[in-house]
Amino acid sequence: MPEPQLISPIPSGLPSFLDSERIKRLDQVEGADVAIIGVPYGVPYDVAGMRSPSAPAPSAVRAASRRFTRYLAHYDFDLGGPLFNDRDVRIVDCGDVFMQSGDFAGNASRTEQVVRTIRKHGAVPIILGGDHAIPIPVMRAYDDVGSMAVIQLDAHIDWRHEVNGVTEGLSSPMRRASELSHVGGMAQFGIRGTGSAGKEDVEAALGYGSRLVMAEQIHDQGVASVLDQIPNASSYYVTFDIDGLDPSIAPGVNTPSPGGLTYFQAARLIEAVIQRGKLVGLDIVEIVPDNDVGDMTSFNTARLVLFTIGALAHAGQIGR
Ligand SMILES: [Mn+2]
Repeated sequence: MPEPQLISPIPSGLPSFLDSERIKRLDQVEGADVAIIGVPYGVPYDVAGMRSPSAPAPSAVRAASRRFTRYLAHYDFDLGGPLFNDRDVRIVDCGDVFMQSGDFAGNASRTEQVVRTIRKHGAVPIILGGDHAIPIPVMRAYDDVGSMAVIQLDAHIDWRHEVNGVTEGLSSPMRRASELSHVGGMAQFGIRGTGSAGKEDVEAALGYGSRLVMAEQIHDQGVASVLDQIPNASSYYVTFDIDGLDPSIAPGVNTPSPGGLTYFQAARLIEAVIQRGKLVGLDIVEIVPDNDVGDMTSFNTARLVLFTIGALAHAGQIGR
């Protein structure tokens, strides 16, 4: 029996992330340091949301990333050295998880299998969403890590148990993460404003032991003052809702919230996580290209992914 289709490789003529090697079968990931995978879906809360506004995000980020391809061997002043620290770093692009419209359970199952397979071949998955539902199946694929801490950058805490009867939607990834036995420790940075959380959701997050770090504290006291909120762990998974950034640099979102993180605040938080332990995965979700201004959100997302890969190389976690 042929293997069921798990990925849709990037069609010829369309860009891969950083013009990196295009994967047609997941066994070709073997030996790669980083594997980009798009998950262009969401889980709708109503009929009007059947087409995720973040469905075009992976291809928008790939297109924006092309502006960086000439500079991969250059000095990166944000990292204080050559971008990849003069290491040989192999990045591959797996295209997107194979999606079937309306088959939300099947899409989630394929997402989990793809991430599991990428990890089996030794690469760090970098997942381009999709909405904030997609880390739910992604994080299930880490049940062999022992224990990992989940670090969220977001305006919202995403601790709803359900919305309209949907328990695995974009308002619930942190509650679902808390239920995984392999998740030990959680911190949520950039929280502000109003959103899906009620008082009972905040109490559930605090009761679990999640550390909620307000964006305002990061602005007032600096990133350095909040780094002790990163729980101790040997492995870290980072889930980054792009609305955690300020809408002045990330307007392409569903719910712009004033008072968000700057580029450097987000980058230094991710770098600090990498300095504390092994980064086993990163997702960036909730980009809405239709709401973007001059592709700024996709461009800044591509930059943050590139910064993360550079920080991994500088920390010696990837490359040779
Ligand atoms: Mn979110």
